[in-house]
Amino acid sequence: MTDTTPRARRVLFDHDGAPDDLLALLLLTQYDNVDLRGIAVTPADCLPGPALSATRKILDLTGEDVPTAVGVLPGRNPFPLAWRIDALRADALPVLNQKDHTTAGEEGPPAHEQLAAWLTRAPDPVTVLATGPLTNLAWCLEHHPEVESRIEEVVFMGGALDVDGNVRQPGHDGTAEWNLFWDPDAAKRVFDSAVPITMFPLDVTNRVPVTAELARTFGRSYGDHLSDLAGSLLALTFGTLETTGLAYCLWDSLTASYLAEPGICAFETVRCDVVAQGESQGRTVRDSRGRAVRCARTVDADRFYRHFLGTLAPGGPGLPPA
Ligand code: AGV
Ligand code: CA
Repeated sequence: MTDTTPRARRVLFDHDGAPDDLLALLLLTQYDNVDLRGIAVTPADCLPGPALSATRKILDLTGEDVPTAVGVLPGRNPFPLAWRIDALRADALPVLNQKDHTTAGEEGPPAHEQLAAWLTRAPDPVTVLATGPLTNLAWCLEHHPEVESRIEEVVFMGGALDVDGNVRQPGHDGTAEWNLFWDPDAAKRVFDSAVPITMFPLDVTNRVPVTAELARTFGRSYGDHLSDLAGSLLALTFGTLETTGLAYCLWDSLTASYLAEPGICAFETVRCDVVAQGESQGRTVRDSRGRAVRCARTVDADRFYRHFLGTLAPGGPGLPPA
């Protein structure tokens, strides 16, 4: 066995509602060692209403009882609306609408305040998993510095260390990854804190694209709710290469898989910093005076695809990935 046995974790999950974030959520609901304590939806790569709604429906479908909160803090560099509307499509999938979901009377505090409250009240240190911008977490660290000691590890998808970024916007040089570009100051604030950071940059996530074969494999377990949802979310990502020139990857799912199967990636501690201003804003740069970050450097892609299928398609890891 090459598996490192995953340790039990209490997890606060901050995602931003893209199909990949929802797949990461689906994975988390299946992990026995993960105790999901709260979910914040950041209004970045999504429309927050439908993304929150889809999140609650997924929790309902998987039988999870987890409190949710929706974010209101804005980012400096908005995501393309063409991407954000995927949340509407996800929320409308038949598998998530087998019954009526009433949302009346469920509004609580905004996600940044709720995250601070969850962290403050946590009896033991928690893992914060972020698959969108770090805006809510940065706010918590700035306004409630005592939460720093409640966080055992921040695990986040973002950055691009030795590869190109994925931002293609006027006035930007293309070196940043989108989650950090949306709110560069937030990323900088988290990097300037003392919390241990484990980062999944494009260097590794580029290695796990959504392939047609992967999506089609879910057809073999058609009729199972979990698998239908996973296959449908994968289908929503089709056309990305054709419209943007870059593949849609399982960025967030790979990051989430770390909590259950930490041996899928290999890590290196790198000193680095975040560029907060100018044409490289949101870029992660190596910097000998920067803070130490545990960076995923290589990924066993076959093992990740097996993990993904084994978790979300009944019939398990025996299914071939292609
Ligand atoms: O940069 C990757 C992050 C991940 O958290 N997101 C998508 C994942 O949820 C932004 C993003 C980059 N390219 C995209 C993105 C694309 N083509 N469509 C939607 N979102
Ligand atoms: Ca995301």
